[in-house]
Amino acid sequence: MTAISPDTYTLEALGWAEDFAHQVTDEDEGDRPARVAQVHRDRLAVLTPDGPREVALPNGHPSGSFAVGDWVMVSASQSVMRRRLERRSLLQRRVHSRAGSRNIGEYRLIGANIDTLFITTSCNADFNVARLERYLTLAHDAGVEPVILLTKADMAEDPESYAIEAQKLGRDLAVLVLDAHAPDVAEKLAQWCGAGKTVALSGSSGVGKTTLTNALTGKDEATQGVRDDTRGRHTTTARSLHPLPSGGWLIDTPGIRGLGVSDAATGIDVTFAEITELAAQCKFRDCAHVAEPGCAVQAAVASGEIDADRLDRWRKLSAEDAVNTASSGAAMGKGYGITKRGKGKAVAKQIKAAQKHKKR
Ligand SMILES: Nc1nc2c(ncn2[C@@H]2O[C@H](COP(=O)(O)OP(=O)(O)O)[C@@H](O)[C@H]2O)c(=O)[nH]1
Ligand SMILES: [Mg+2]
Ligand SMILES: [Zn+2]
Repeated sequence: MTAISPDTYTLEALGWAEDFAHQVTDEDEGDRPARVAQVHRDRLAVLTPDGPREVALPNGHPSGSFAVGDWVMVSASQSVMRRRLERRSLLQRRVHSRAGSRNIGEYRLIGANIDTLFITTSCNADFNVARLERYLTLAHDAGVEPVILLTKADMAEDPESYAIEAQKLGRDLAVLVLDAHAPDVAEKLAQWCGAGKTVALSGSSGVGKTTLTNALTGKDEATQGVRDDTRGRHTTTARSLHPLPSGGWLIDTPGIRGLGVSDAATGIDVTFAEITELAAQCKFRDCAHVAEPGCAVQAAVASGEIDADRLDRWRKLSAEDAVNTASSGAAMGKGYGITKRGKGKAVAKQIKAAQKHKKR
């Protein structure tokens, strides 16, 4: 899946919306919006209403600071990138710290301006609520709406039991039970894949991501994780923006599989909204919800309102997040590479969403 669509699309069809249009000012005079379809070391492949173009990256704009799905302003000739517009959402993954690595605290950008993350697992032993909560945290932290897809329903004895477990992970969480090979898959996912909408798929190997991708694109990609080796360099990523017959866009995300959380407090707060809300009623502001007096969360566990296992998983994920955040360059203020400091808007949006939740 490396080819860039040769077709032309209107800005709206490419996903252009008010929140991007508002960012264009008089200073952009003559410049035009374009959506990033691929990120190369020294240039971007973009989609414009005139068709696909390649734009050069001026000095001071490392390609690693761009993601597939980004909106950029390009020169009138559509040959040079001028500036990147603020993102609606950003999926990113922290680079694993290696001994002596300069990459500590650096984030690899997976995709920008994604509206929906399809979190895929199967109605079998792959199903794991703790792992789903990690993906939900990633999505919520990025400002992306998660939807859980439970594949291989056709092979399970009681697929609905998986749906019931998954549904407990979020009040407004959409959960779908699917046979990824069924002819109505694209139809079932259509509400998230409409004109100008951008989606991505995550999940472990073997859960059906490629099968679902084929169902959505109407194409047949048998291979797993196609590598763009045609240029003979490793800096080129195959990640790309793919048009869907439904009018939406799919960003392939080979990067999201097993994942650790870091600097994801907002994502954890939203994922575990019922705990976050109750925590506000604890007697102590820094309550750890273990054995403190006046702990509203422990009270809810005692009354059966909150599952003790769920609280346990919240605790483990929060602890992991705290450790990883503390060890990140971002937390140490070293500012290596790309840190999450620039993601303010997505966070603000999530906090607002969490607060809205609270008021209900
Ligand atoms: N019966 C059944 N098989 C499925 C389903 N989804 C995926 N598969 C099969 O599971 C295997 C792995 O699927 P694939 O799409 O390659 O998973 P990926 O590794 O997540 O991309 C393939 O043999 C698929 O045909 C499903 O819903 N039902
Ligand atoms: Mg695959
Ligand atoms: Zn408490």
